[in-house]
Amino acid sequence: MDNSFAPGLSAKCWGYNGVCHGPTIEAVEGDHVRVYVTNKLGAPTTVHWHGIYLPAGMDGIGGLNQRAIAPGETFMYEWTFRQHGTFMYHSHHDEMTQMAMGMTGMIVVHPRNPPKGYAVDRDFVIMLSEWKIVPGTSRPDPNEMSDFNILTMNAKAFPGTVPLVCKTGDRVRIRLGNLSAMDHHPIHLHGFHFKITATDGGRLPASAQWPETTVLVPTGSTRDVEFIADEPGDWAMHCHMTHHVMNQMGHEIPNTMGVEAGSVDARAGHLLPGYMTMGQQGMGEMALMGMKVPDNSIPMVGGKGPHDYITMGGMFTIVKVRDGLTSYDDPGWYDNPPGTQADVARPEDLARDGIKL
Ligand SMILES: [Cu+2]
Repeated sequence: MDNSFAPGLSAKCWGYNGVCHGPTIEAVEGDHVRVYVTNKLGAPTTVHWHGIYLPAGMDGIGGLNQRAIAPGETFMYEWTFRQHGTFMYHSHHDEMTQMAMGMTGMIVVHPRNPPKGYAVDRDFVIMLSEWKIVPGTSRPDPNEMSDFNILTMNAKAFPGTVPLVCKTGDRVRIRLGNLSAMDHHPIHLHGFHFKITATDGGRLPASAQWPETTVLVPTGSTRDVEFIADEPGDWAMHCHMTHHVMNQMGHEIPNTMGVEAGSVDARAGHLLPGYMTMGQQGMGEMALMGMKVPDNSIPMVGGKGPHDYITMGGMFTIVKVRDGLTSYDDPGWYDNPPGTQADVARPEDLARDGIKL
């Protein structure tokens, strides 16, 4: 199916139930479930239920636990959830291809008898993934091993990601899963400290939940983090690997940092009218100048913010915390109250603090 990664970029991906990634499966501990899987691919497939206790014959490794589901066949998986927590599912046949095409999803199992402190006001689920989509093309390249150029949260790259909207004072849980082919993602939250409360191995006892502002989500793992959204504002949440907050076109370009391009540009201009060396001051300028990109591809960095251009893309979203919300629809940009906005230093400020420029 077509998956829109961000305005201007969509690609033909694979998934489940017509969406990429597949829908989140939500259940309660003790539920007995049956999952029917109809294979509409042109190739065999299976589904593995990552982290779930189940009989070995339901574990979904093609060849080991079952024969692969042939194109057109429908298989049935069945088990009883004997645990609660955050888990995942994904193809376990030709994983390199099928997972790179998007055949992954999240599983949330709620406790039958919630322990003290389990209840939250906002419970978010985010799958982290990485893709190689050559600019101007519309098929992910599953053979890529290291140079991923689209980094996603729930198969969206900023500015296509969805903000996490909270009321001031809400208790918030964010369930992160990572099924990237090759990379771990240290997910960093601005404005708050969270506690790491669970992995796909289960909930951590209170004494083992430690405070952090960045949680490393290794590939093949889930991490739950929890915090109280007690400070209104627009707060960034993003992977802290700087190449993971860039979109296409941000990699593999020549290094022109610090180049004095004037004479080069003048000479090249005789052959290529309008030629201009770019990147001497970094990537942000290219976005600002509206560098042309091929059809069906997105600039290497983000999008328009309330104050300026946001020079981040990829694995980036915004936690929007507001007083007095009546719905969790996107409330727009935060208006920083007077006296709390970074801005140009005034002469009287410089004089007061003895700053000489
Ligand atoms: Cu990352």
